[in-house]
Amino acid sequence: MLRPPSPALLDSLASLLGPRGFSREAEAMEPWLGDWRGRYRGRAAALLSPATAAEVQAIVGRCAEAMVALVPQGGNTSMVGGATPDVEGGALLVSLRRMNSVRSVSAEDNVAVAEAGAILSDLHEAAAAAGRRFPLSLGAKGSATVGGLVSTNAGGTQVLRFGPMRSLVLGLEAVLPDGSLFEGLSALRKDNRGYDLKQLLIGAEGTLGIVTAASLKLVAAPGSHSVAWVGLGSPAAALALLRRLEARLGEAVESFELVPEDALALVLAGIPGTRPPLAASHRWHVLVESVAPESGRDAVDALQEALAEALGEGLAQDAVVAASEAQAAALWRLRESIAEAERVQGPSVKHDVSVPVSAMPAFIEQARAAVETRFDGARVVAFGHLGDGNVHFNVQPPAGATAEAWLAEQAGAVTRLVHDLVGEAGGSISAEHGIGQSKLAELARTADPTRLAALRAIKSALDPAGIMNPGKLLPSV
Ligand code: FAD
Ligand code: 2HG
Ligand code: ZN
Repeated sequence: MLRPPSPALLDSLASLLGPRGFSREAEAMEPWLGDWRGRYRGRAAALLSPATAAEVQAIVGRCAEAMVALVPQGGNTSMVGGATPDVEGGALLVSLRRMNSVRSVSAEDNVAVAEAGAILSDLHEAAAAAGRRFPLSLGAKGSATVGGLVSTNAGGTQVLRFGPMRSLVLGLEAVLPDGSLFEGLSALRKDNRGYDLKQLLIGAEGTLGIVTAASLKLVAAPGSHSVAWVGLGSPAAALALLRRLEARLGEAVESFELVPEDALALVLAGIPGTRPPLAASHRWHVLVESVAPESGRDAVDALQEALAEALGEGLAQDAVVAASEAQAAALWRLRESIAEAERVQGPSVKHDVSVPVSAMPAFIEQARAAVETRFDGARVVAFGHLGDGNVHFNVQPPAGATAEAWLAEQAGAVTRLVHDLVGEAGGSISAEHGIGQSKLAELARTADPTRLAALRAIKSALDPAGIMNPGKLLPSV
C-alpha cells in the first residue's frame, strides 16, 4: 500500500538534494504537472531534481523503504500522459533534466554515452561534432530526453532504416526500484549473459526503475542528403513509391512520411511561416529523405532521378526536391509540425497504431470509411511513418460540434472501433508512444491475457511495492 511522503522524508530529501534539487513551490512545479497535449493534470508532493546517479539511488532507496510513489520525468513530451502524476498528490516527481550531459562520444567505437536528461537535439549536435550521427529523430527533439526516449522505446522518422530506440541502445545505467544501481553502460555489440535487463527497461515507461544514463549506437554522418516532397493519389500509391525508391536507392532511403492533404492544411493554417510545398493540391503527400556516403550532389541527383522515373510511370503526381538546406528544413517543418497544428486546432481522439506495412494502405482507407460512416461529421487525420506500418490515426470532432462534449460522449466508442480494426489487421494499439495512462483501458480490453500476466509478473518481481510510476502501463487487476 503506497503512502504519501512524511514530513521527515521530505526534510531528508530536501537536505540530500539542496535547493536546486528540491522544490515544493507551486510555481516551480506547475509546468511539469500537466502533459504536452493538455489532457491530464496531476499533483505531486515535491519536485525532485537529482544531479547524480548516487542522488537518484538515495531518493529511490528512501522512497522504497517509505512506500512512496515516484514518477520519473524527462522532457514531459509524452503523448500518453506517461510522465504526469495522479491527482492524489502523494507521489514525488523525479525530473532527470539536471542530468543532461553527453558524457562521451567515441567515433572509434561509434558510441555515445549520455545522461538521462540529455536532450535529443544536444545529442545530435555532440555526435555531429565528432563526424557521427545518432540516427533517431522526432518532432519533440528540442525537449525529449534520452531517458524518456529509452523509457518509451521511441520511434520517430528514421525507424525505416535504423529501427526504434530498442535497436540503438547498447547499454543502460539505471536505479532499480530497491535503490540498487544497475551498471550496464556497455559499449559491447555482443553480450549473451542471460536475460537482457536493458531491454526490459527500454519501453518500461518508468515502471521498472529510473534510467540515469545510456550508451547509444552512432552511425557515420552521411556525406550528403536530399529531402523531397511528393504529391500522390493514395496511401497505396505511396507504398508503391517507397518500394520503387528502395529498389533504386536501397538503404539510402531513411525517411518516408505520409501526410494527407487535411494534415497539411492544418499545418498551413496553424503554424506561422509555413507555405504549400507544391503548386496544386493532392489528396496525399509523402516526405522522403535519402542519403549518400559522398558529399556533393550525389543524394540529390539520385533521388531526383528516381522520382522522375516514378512520375513518368504515374506512381506520383508531382514532386519537389529541396534545393538548399533551408528548403529541406522547411519541408521537414511541415511534417514535424502536424502534432502541434492538431493541438492548436483543438482536442482530438488520438491513436498510434501499427499493422503490417503491406496492410496499412487498406487499413487507412477502411478505418477512415468506418469511422466517418459511424460518427457523422467526424474527420480522420491519418499521418506518419508509413514505411514502418505506423500511422497516427487521429479523429477530430465534427466541425461545429463542441469538441469537449463530443469527445466525452464519443471518444471511447471511436477508439474501440479503430482498435478493433487494428486487431483484425493483426496490429498494435501502441506503435511508438507507449501506454502511459491514456491507453490503459484499451490495453486491458485488447491484450492477450498471457502477455499481460507475464508483464505483471516482471513488474512485481522488480518492484514488489509498486512505487515506480504507479497507474501507468499496467492496467490494474
Ligand atoms: P517524458 O514525457 O518525460 O516521459 C515519458 C515516459 O518515460 C514516462 O512514462 C516517464 O515516466 C518515463 N521516463 C522519462 N524519463 C525517464 C527516466 N530517466 N527513467 C525512467 N523513466 C523515464 N514519439 C515517438 O515515438 N515518435 C515520434 O515521432 C514522436 N513525435 C513527437 C512529436 C511531438 C511534437 C511531441 C510533443 C511528442 C512526440 N513523441 C514522439 C512523443 C515523445 O516525444 C516521446 O515519447 C519521447 O520519448 C518522450 O521523451 P521525454 O523525455 O519527453 O519523456
Ligand atoms: C509524430 O509522428 C508524433 O508526429 C506525434 O508521433 C503523433 O500527434 C500525433 O498523433
Ligand atoms: Zn509518430
